[in-house]
Amino acid sequence: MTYQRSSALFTEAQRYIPGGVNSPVRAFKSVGGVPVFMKSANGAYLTDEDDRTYVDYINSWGPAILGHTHPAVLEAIQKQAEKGFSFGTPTELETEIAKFIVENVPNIDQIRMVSSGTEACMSSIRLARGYTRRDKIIKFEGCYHGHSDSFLIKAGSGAATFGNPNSPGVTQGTAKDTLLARYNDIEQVQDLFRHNTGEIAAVIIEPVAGNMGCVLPEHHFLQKLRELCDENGALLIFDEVMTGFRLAFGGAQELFGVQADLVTYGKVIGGGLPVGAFAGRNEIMDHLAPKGAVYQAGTLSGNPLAMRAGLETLKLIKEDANFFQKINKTTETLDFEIGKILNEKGIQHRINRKGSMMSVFFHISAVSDFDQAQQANHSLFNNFFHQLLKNGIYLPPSGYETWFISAAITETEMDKTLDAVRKFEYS
Ligand code: KE4
Repeated sequence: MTYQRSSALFTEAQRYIPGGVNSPVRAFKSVGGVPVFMKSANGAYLTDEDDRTYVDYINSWGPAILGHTHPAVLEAIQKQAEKGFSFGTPTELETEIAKFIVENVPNIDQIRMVSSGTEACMSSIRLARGYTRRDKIIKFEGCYHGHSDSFLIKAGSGAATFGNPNSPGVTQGTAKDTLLARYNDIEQVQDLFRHNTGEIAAVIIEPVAGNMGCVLPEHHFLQKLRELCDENGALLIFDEVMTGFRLAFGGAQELFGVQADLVTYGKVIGGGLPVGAFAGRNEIMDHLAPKGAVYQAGTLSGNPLAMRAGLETLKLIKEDANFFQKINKTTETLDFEIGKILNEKGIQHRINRKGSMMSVFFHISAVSDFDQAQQANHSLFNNFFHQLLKNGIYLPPSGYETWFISAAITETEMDKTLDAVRKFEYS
């Protein structure tokens, strides 16, 4: 399979853009080969610059939960664009989407819009530190909360993919305030609280991790984190950039019945345009400027185009009473059928799945933390990735990423996917 046009475009891109990409994980560094340049997307499909189409299991890393260019969202964006792109003033539309979210997501009174998941997570940590007047945070190895300095310590996603989970440029002064625990290890969290009494502002977690591959919280882990935060006067932050409006409309808070103090959003909330957000109860959010002293700002925060794309996407999800049941059923079927084929081939693997998030680890035992995710056979995954790519299936180009299933995936796309898995040959 030659990717002639992508190869030529990648060579040119590397002349002007570091590594030829505007986000490292797109560069295929982990899986090897030339990153495929896409020129369009529609429904469940991507089309590359060599006019090949692929069933898409990235969906822009989560935003395209409806499938690409949903007609109703497209029309809404077009109409909004005719009124202007961004004003830098308050607009009614920002209140409309904020009200819609606050009224449909548990345990939040206010929400602040930003332009990325990184901004949302970075701002939530600053707010937690300002509110508690404490400096330290606890994050979990393999979790990724965007690329702000406090989080690039044993981070997941692209940082894990390239084996530089501790990025150069993050100062010791910053790193010392980020404490690390193993995902699903409540005893380690207890120890950290015991050895840093009164110093921990917050625990931040992906309630279902998607950046070390898909890794699920074990029995009551999230509830026990809630109890530890309450006992120690720390805030619990759910990073729902991936899980928000994907696991349920109320996200992981609704699904697991555990209340976080702050929740961060991204991806689906913007419907494919740049939106992030963070939300919480009045007593915490009132500390944010201009009402409170904790400063946070953004030129394009809440801009009308992105708000319209997000609001229309969220309304379409909310209006479909069976939306989550359908995409979860699709994901369950893919899990079961892919597993059956890999078993028939005698390939040791584990598939972790929650809702419409799943990933395949080529590993003999369960994967419930970053160490176990790292022990999986990633070269076999890379082989699997390229063989599926050759057969028209586009998976996330790293074993440290979750697949995102969209509502546009039907029997047809599942059959194409299973045919490609059946053709997978491994040495
Ligand atoms: P962004 O700044 O990339 O919008 O969001 C950062 C972020 C925060 N929290 C979670 C749980 C996330 O998954 C992300 C971003 N996810 C990656 C995919 N693993 C984005 C892809 C990329 O880096 O290009």
